[in-house]
Amino acid sequence: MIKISSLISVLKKNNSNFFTGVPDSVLKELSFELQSKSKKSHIIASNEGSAVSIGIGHYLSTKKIPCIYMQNSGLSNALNPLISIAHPKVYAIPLILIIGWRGSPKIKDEPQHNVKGKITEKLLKLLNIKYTIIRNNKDLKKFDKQIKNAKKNKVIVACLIEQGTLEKNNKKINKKDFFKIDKENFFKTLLEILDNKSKIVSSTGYNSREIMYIRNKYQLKKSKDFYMVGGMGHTSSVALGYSLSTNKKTICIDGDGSFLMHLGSIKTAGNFANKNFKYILLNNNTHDSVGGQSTYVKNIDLEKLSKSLGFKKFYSIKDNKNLRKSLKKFLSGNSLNFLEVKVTNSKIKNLPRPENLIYIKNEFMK
Ligand SMILES: Cc1ncc(C[n+]2csc(CCOP(=O)(O)OP(=O)(O)O)c2C)c(N)n1
Repeated sequence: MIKISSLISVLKKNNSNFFTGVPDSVLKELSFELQSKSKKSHIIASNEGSAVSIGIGHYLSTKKIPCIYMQNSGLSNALNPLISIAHPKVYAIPLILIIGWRGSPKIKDEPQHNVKGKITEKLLKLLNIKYTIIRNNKDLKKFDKQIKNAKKNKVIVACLIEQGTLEKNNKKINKKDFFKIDKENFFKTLLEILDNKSKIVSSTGYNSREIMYIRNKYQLKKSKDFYMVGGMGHTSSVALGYSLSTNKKTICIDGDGSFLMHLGSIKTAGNFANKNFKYILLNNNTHDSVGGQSTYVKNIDLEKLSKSLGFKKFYSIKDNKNLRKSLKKFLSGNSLNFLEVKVTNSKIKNLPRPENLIYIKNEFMK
C-alpha cells in the first residue's frame, strides 16, 4: 500500500502539479485529495481523450508535465491523442499517466474489466510507454526515475495502480444529494409501467446495477434490459442503433457522467432517432459510483440543449409527486422527446453486478 500523499509528493518534486482526468473508483483517494485544488490545477474532464488533450495544452503553455488520471477502460478513449499528438514520433509531448488498473491479473474482477485488465500492460508496451506497477514505496522510487527520464527525453510515462493500493485516509468527498427523487422509487415505477415488448439500454455506473436489483426485489419481469457494463458514454448510441430497426419502445437510461462523456452522440440521436427512442437522463450531478465527483451537469440548461440537439419536447421530473403520471406521459409521447429525472445518489447497499452477460444479451434479443 502507499499513501496518496507519497505519490503526490513524487509528482510535485518533479514540478508536476497539474491534474486532469476522469474519475475512477480505484483512484478515489486521488480524487479526494485533489478536490481542494483550484480550477487552475485540477480539471475533471468529460472523457479520457479530452483529459490527455487538456494535459497536452498545459504542457504547451507551461513546459511542465501534466498528470492525467483515468481508469484503464478509459485508456482506449485516450489512445487517439496519445498516439497521434503526444507520441515521441509525432509532437513528443511528455505526459504522466496515472491509471487505475481494474481487472489486473492479481485481482478478481468483472468480465469487462478482466478483458481490459489483461491487455493493459501490453497496450502500454505497444505504445512504447515505460510504466511502473505501484504497490509500495520502492515502486514509487522507480516511478520517480521514469518521470525524470520522461522529462529529459520528452516521452510519456505511466503508473498502474490496483484496487486497494492507495491507503484510505480521512479525506472524502462529501456526497451531496443535489436533487430529490429516490432512484429506487423511480426505477420501480418505470418497471411497473413498461410493457412486455419494451427494451431498456442502461448506462455504466449504478444505473444498470440498480435496475437489476429492483427487478429482482419487486419481481418486475416485464421488458428486457441490456446493461452497458463498459463502453461508458455509448448508451445512447446502442439504444439508437437498436431502436432504428424496430417499433419497440427503446428506453435509454443514461447517467449524467455517461451523457457528458460522448455528448455528440445525443446530437446524432436528435438527428436520426424515431419516436420509439425514449431518452431518460438520470441526473444526480455526480459520478456517484466512483466516489461522488461532480459532473457539473446541473449548470446546463437541458431544455435548450436538448431542443437544439433535435428533441421536440423536454420534460423534467423534480419530485415524486405525479412521477407515475409524468413518466407515462413521456413514454407515450408521439415525438422524439427528452426526459430529465432529478434523482438522489444511490441509497442501495451492496448492489449486484451483471455477470451472465451472454444470457442477458440473448434475453434482450428475444
Ligand atoms: C471509459 C470509462 N471511463 C471511466 C470509467 C469509470 N466510471 C465508471 S462509472 C463512472 C461514473 C458514471 O457517472 P454517471 O453516468 O453519472 O453514473 P453514476 O456513477 O452517478 O451512477 C465512471 C467515471 C469507465 N467505466 N469507463
